[in-house]
Amino acid sequence: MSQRCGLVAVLGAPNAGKSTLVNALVGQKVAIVSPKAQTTRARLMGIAIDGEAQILLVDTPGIFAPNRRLDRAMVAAAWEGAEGADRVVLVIDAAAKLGQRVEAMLAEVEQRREPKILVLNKVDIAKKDDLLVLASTLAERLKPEAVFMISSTNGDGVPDLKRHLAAAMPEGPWHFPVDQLSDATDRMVAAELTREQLYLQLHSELPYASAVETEKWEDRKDGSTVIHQQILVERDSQKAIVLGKGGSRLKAIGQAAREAIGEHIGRKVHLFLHVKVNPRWDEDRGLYREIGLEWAE
Ligand SMILES: Nc1nc2c(ncn2[C@@H]2O[C@H](COP(=O)(O)OP(=O)(O)OP(=O)(O)O)[C@@H](O)[C@H]2O)c(=O)[nH]1
Ligand SMILES: [Mg+2]
Repeated sequence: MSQRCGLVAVLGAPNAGKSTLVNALVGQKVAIVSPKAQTTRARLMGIAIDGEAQILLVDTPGIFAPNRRLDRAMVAAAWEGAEGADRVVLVIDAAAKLGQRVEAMLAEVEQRREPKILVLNKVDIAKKDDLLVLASTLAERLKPEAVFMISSTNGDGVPDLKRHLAAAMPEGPWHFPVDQLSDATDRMVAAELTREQLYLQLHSELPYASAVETEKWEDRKDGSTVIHQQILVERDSQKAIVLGKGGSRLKAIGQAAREAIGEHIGRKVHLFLHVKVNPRWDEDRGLYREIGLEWAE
C-alpha cells in the first residue's frame, strides 16, 4: 500500500474540545487544554498516524469576533490554518447550547469549499435526545461528508473518526518522521506548559491577561536543562495573584510546570519563573513571533 499524507484543519468555538481532540487523535498530549475558553493561542500541528496515513492536524484557537490585537492575530491564524486543507473538522460542544460564538463560526465555515466533517464532541455529558436534533440541524446547514459523535476525553468514537480521516488523505509521502508528534519546538511547548498551569491554578480573569515568554534555555552537559521563563501580566494586582502568599502560588505553578516540561523533553529541568508587569505585552511583536502568531494590524 502506498503512503498517504494530508492536512486537516480543526475548527470550532472556544472550549469545544479541539485541542483535546487533537491530543486524542495523536495519541499523546501535544496541545494544552483547560476548562477556560481561549486556551489555545499558538497555531500548532499535531501529527497522527493511522496505518499508511499521516494526518497533519492543525489545532486552532477558538474563533470569535476579534477585538484585541491578540484576538485578531489568533483569528487570522485560525483561518490561515484552515486554508487549503484536505478536510475541515468542525468540533461542536454537544453539551452546550448553540450560542452566538458558534453561530459566527458556522456562518464562516458554511462559505468554505473544503469537504467538512462534523464532530459532535462531549457526548459523554450531552443529553441523548438533544444530540440527534443537533446533528440533523447542523448537518442540514453544513452538508458535511460525515458526522461523528465522540468523546475526546474517554475516546469513544475517536478511532472511527481517525480511520475516516486516514482514508480521506491524498496519496503522497509523509511530511514528518514517524516518531514526530507535533511541529512545535521544545521551547514553545515548555512555555505553553507553564501557561497551562496559569490557566489551571488561577482564577478566571487572569489567564487571558497573561503570557509566557522564554528568556533563556541551556542544555547542560550533565543532561539537565536550565530554563528561565517570564510570566507577563498587565497589572501589579495580577502579579500579586500569580505570586500568591509569600510566593506560594508561583512556587506551585513552577513545580507542576517543571514536572510537565521534564516529562516532555525527557531531561531533568531546572525551571526559573519571573513575573513581569507590562500593561502592553500584547503589543510586543517579538512575543507574537514566539507563540507562532503573525502580527495583525
Ligand atoms: N466531558 C468532556 N469534556 C471534554 C471533552 N473534550 C474536551 N473536554 C473538556 O473541555 C474543556 C476545553 O477543552 P479544550 O480542548 O481546551 O478546548 P478547545 O476547543 O481547544 O478550547 P480553546 O483552545 O480555548 O478554543 C477542557 O476542560 C476539556 O477537558 C469531552 O469529550 N468530554
Ligand atoms: Mg485549544
